[in-house]
Formats: sequence, structure tokens, C-alpha cells
Amino acid sequence: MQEIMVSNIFFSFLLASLVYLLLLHGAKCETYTVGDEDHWSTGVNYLTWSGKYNFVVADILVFVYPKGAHDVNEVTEATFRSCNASNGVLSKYNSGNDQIKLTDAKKYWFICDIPGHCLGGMRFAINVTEASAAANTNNTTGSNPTTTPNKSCASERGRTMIYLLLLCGLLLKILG
Ligand SMILES: [Cu+2]
Repeated sequence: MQEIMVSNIFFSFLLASLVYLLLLHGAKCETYTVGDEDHWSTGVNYLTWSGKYNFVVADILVFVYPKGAHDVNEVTEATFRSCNASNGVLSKYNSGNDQIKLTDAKKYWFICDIPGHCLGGMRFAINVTEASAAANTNNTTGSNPTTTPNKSCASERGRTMIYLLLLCGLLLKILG
């Protein structure tokens, strides 16, 4: 009798935590392959691609290309416009599978520095916003969005960890 009750509680919590994690995963921490199936290449309109998504802090951009055929440079706006990467390069990547975490709520500019590629269209800009700010655009009833605490993947993960630790503690108490 006692055992049945304990296992019921156990499965309830297991289910609740699974649902919680699924909801969390669906809402946060997206990974975007730049260019989707076209990857990072010439002849792709990256303005169209970047306009399709709302990027939030802690999202990840993945640039896929044959190593050596292209590269990835996070640059200043001036360098994005001029396509002259002799200065204004903030970060450079050339592995062929570059994973770039969008850590800040700011505007990012990316270009390829192989001669002719940037001017040919291998460049785009994205505006990365706080996750909570992006959520507020769907919820205009929020009375004071400016004071909404900033959410990011990191803090969500922290909350998940705390939740799981509490769950473990509770289970140990019930079972012990
Ligand atoms: Cu290129």
C-alpha cells in the first residue's frame, strides 16, 4: 500500500519535470544553421534568411561550409557596409563548422572575407534581443516590460537545475 503511493508520487514528479523540460526546451536556446539547407555559400540571399527569425540572447548560429572555401567574420557596421575587413573585425572563424553563441543583446554583423564574397552577398546583420523582450512583443498586456527580469538560456538552465535538485531531495525524503 505504502509502496504504491510512493511510486505514484514518484511518477507524478517525473512527469511534471519532463513536461517542464519540454516546455523550456521549446521556448529557449534555438540553434540556427545560417542559410538553412544552403549553408554558408555564395549565391544565397542572407538578408532574406536573417529576416525570417527573431534572434534572442543565447541562441547559437552555426556556419557550415567547406573549410578554406569561406570564413566568418563578426565585424563592425562600417566593415559590414564596406566589405573591407582590413579593420573592424571583432571575431574571426574558419573551422568550416563555426558555432557562434549570441551572448549579448546587440546588433551583430557577419561577413565572409574571401575576396568578392562579401560584396557578392555573403553578409548579413541581425538584431539580438533579450529573450524576455522578444516574449513581450507577443504579450502587449505586460504593464511594465522594462522591469521584466532578463531571461536567457543560462538562467533558465539554472532554474532547471534548482528544480531537479529540489526534486531529488524530495524523492530521497519520501523514499528514505
Ligand atoms: Cu565566402
